[in-house]
Amino acid sequence: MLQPFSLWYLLCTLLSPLFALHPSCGTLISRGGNTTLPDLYEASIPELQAGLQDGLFTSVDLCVQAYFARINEVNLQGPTLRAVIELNPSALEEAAILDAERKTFGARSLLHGIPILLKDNIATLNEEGMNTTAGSFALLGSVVPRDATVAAKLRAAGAILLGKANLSEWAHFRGSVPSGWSGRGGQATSAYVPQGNPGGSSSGPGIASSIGLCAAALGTETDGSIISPSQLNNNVGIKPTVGLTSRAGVVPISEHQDTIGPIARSVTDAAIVLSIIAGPDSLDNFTLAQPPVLPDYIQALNADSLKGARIGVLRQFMTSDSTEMVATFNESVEIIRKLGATVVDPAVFPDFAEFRASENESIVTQTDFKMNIQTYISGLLEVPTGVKTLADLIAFNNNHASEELVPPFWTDQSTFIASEAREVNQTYFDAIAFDQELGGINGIDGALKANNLDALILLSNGASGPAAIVGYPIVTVPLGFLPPNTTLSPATPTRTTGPNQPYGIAFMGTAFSEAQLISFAFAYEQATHNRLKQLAMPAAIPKTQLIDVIG
Ligand SMILES: *[C@@H]1O[C@H](CO)[C@@H](O)[C@H](O)[C@H]1NC(C)=O
Ligand SMILES: *[C@@H]1O[C@H](CO)[C@@H](O)[C@H](O)[C@H]1NC(C)=O
Ligand SMILES: *[C@@H]1O[C@H](CO)[C@@H](O)[C@H](O)[C@H]1NC(C)=O
Ligand SMILES: *[C@@H]1O[C@H](CO)[C@@H](O)[C@H](O)[C@H]1NC(C)=O
Ligand SMILES: *[C@@H]1O[C@H](CO)[C@@H](O)[C@H](O)[C@H]1NC(C)=O
Ligand SMILES: *[C@@H]1O[C@H](CO)[C@@H](O)[C@H](O)[C@H]1NC(C)=O
Ligand SMILES: *[C@@H]1O[C@H](CO)[C@@H](O)[C@H](O)[C@H]1NC(C)=O
Ligand SMILES: CC(=O)N[C@H]1CO[C@H](CO)[C@@H](O)[C@@H]1O
Repeated sequence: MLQPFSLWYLLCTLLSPLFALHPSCGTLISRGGNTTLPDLYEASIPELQAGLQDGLFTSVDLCVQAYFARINEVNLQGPTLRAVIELNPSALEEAAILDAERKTFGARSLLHGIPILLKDNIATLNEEGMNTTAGSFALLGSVVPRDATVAAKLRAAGAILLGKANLSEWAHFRGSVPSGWSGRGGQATSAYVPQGNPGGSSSGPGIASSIGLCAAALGTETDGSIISPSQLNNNVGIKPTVGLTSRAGVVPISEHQDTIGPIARSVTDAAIVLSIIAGPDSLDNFTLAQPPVLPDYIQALNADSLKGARIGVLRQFMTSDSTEMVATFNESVEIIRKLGATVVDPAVFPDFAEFRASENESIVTQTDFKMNIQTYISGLLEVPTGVKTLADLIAFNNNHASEELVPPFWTDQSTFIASEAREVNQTYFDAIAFDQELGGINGIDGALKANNLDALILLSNGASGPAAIVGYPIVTVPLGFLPPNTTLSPATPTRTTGPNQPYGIAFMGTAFSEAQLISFAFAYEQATHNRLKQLAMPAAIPKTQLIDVIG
């Protein structure tokens, strides 16, 4: 337990604005005198923070030596997972400064000196040495005006921005291209299935978190891009309500649907990261509509939270899932019942057929993309390739086909072309309004209200669509793994299924219900601990540990 009046105790209770008067602060970081070094495959943020605080290792050890070595083992060598595009060339220097600051002043937050990986569409200060390209050569060498707000918040909390993670190029908005491929990063693959689909578009953050190439990572979601790679790589992912986390400085798809969130190994770690990156930002006016006081996501980590909760099962979105997955999900419904929840099974969308038939989402996202990407590029200080508009990006790809339109699998840019044909007109404004209703009162809010529910649950692979169109939050937690006798599907170039492929359970709710979803997800996680029931492929588990690098 935490020693009363220790330096950290004082920091926790008196100094740190985030953790002031926080009862969980002590238990979160206590190692109880344990001097065993944490295993980096699974190490939690509180465990790493406690080890740093106790002087068992430094951020220099952790970050530059250990995580960089682990990335090098599996990124372009061994299983060639291609999870990371760039490493931060300033990380060593930054880690040393943060180590020295800790010695003199103590830690700034639970993220002080903790290495976090960012999806390559999240901007970082140019002088630090990393590019921000959404995986595309079209933005290589572009100079961003400042850190993305979420990156700046991590930096201010003392986190080390470890590098840029691979992704589905342009956050999977260029066309029909396999998840996890970008021109700059190549084809990323899962650590659980050989040549396995890593999900996307936050593929690199998903892979990297799953095997401990970083403490946690940031991804972005427009429709599925946090939830899909989180569940396919055995992680916890939080897709926040649109407007909870600032999109300023993030290569956009759609201002109506984009959101930034954590991908981590535990609900606790994800909640810690969310608590740092959430908040209003004058550079993104959607964030000005968030509640004036945000809930405490760390206080929400309550293993008893399902007691008395009302949870609905959204079976309408699980009709094409395999019997094995549904059977495992059904067992979890029973667990949730045993944890004290009242389960309403099924909960339904009032007008599911209308939801299914709607094509309003592509009208909104494609029209937004055409405008929003032009605004993003116009804010850059320099763009060596000279691109300014979506039309320029299409031409760039055509003119650099050997790098960007790569046969046989990665040639398509049909979503770019469809977006270019979009116009801002009444059809677009109607589509925005329809989507608010289809996902809200005729969708998630309708299902919640009909039975006075607190949240909905379903297999994670069906969760993103309904929440996407209305901008609502989702938390995904590891649920299970495909059975060992699952047929390995053909590699074209990635395999859609294979033995031991992870999948998740999603907790979904209304706008700004993150704290409640986190509390339910935490209770479920603590009761099941599904993540470690199956490890990644032996060849994809990096061998470097802290013991190998401590100088
Ligand atoms: C000490 O920490 C290690 C690594 O975090 C953990 O595996 C082990 O269970 C802990 N031991 C005790 C007695 O808490
Ligand atoms: C960023 O891109 C430039 C080319 O424009 C390259 O020289 C540099 O090495 C890249 N940075 C990193 C960290 O890879
Ligand atoms: C944000 O500001 C833009 C103009 O700068 C405006 O068109 C838009 O309606 C605003 N959005 C919100 C959600 O306030
Ligand atoms: C899962 O539970 C639902 C609702 O009880 C039931 O209809 C369905 O048959 C079950 N499926 C499996 C595979 O157990
Ligand atoms: C958009 O949604 C509305 C309301 O459900 C529906 O009437 C309309 O057909 C949809 N538009 C498209 C293009 O799918
Ligand atoms: C609006 O523009 C779209 C293309 O984005 C077009 O398909 C549609 O017909 C237009 N609607 C109106 C009312 O002009
Ligand atoms: C896998 O094994 C289970 C029982 O262990 C069996 O029910 C199932 O049919 C098998 N599936 C395949 C694809 O062989
Ligand atoms: C950090 C790292 O390994 N980056 C590599 C990502 O993939 C590209 C393409 O293979 C390499 O050029 C980078 O060095």
